[in-house]
Amino acid sequence: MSVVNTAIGTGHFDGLAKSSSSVSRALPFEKHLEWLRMMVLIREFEVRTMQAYQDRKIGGFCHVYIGQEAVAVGCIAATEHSDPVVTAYRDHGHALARGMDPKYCMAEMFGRIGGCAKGKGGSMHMFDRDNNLFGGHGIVGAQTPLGTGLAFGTKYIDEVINKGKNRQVTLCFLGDGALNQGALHEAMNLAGLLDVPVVYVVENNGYSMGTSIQRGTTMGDQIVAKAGAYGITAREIDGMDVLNVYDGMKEVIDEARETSRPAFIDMRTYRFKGHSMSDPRKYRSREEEEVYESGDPIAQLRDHLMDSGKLDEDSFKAMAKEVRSEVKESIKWAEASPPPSIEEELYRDVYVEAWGPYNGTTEPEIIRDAGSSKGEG
Ligand SMILES: Cc1ncc(C[n+]2csc(CCOP(=O)(O)OP(=O)(O)O)c2C)c(N)n1
Ligand SMILES: [Mg+2]
Repeated sequence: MSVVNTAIGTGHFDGLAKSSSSVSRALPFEKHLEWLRMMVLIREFEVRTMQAYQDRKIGGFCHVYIGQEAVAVGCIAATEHSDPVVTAYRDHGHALARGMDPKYCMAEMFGRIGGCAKGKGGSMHMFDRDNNLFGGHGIVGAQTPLGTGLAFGTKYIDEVINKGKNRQVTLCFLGDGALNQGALHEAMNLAGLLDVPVVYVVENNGYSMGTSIQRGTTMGDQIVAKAGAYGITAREIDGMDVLNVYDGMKEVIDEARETSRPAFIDMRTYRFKGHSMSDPRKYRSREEEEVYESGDPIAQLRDHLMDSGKLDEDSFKAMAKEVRSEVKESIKWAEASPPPSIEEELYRDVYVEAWGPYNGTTEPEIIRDAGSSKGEG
């Protein structure tokens, strides 16, 4: 029997080359500042989320993204706004990076009607149709067939219905734990076979709850090989440096849009906190955490901008202060929003109401009418 590692140790980023492209460097300073501000916003939002959870203002499962901010920010910056995005349950960062107002995100976690899903989804189910964010999914890997289907749908509309060229790319985020779900492999097979323009971004933070990638996954240091089995091109990206994430992803997304082919990314990252709010992190050492914390994505970009003389301490502090008050406002707003009314909301939004607004019966007409075809499936 082979030896199993309970922790990933300090070599998770070993051997990763920086992206060969450097298009991010040519972008105006304002763009970099926007990405820095977004990462600071996500961080502050989640620090407050943890406090609110401890104060029991937020219930249910809650997973914070602290440490991984450069992934959502860099990847989403490389998409067009109309490109669909779908992700797992560690989803606050993706929602904010996609443009969701922090108020709607916070109110969702507080279970209030002002939340993006009227408070009926909670932390794991951020959904924002206006910003083309299709969740927030709690079942590990469940979003991977959905992402593939979203991409198939946009391609079908562009190529079959409109008889044109594929224009959209779907970003489908997943954790390293989802690598071993059958659904992902079925989805990748179809994507490879049918030229589906979906980019699978594995947010490889080295752990699936308390199980290290080496312990739970074959070829844990070479997961790109799995995509090769489906004819899908793959690459590894250092996900702690937002400029590097953007550079790598811009190339991958542009190519997927042009060729209408899928892609797979082993995005190396690290979560600074536990899996969820109730994880004492006994499976890894504090020394290991400190090594990765020294590569904090916010500090990396802040220092880069300061070293290049474009940002000074005072303007960074002013920006952080502004972010703190924006997050405080979101909490105030969430607290002021009422919980959804049981009478009005319990049965709403369950089905797509093809037969019109819900009329109060538990047997909608569409189901009654389908009686004649019973048993044929
Ligand atoms: C099908 C399924 N099995 C088990 C679980 C319980 N579970 C929730 S999160 C998780 C770990 C997933 O880890 P990973 O995909 O690496 O994502 P991360 O938490 O690191 O972001 C597990 C096993 C689940 N939600 N769904
Ligand atoms: Mg993981």
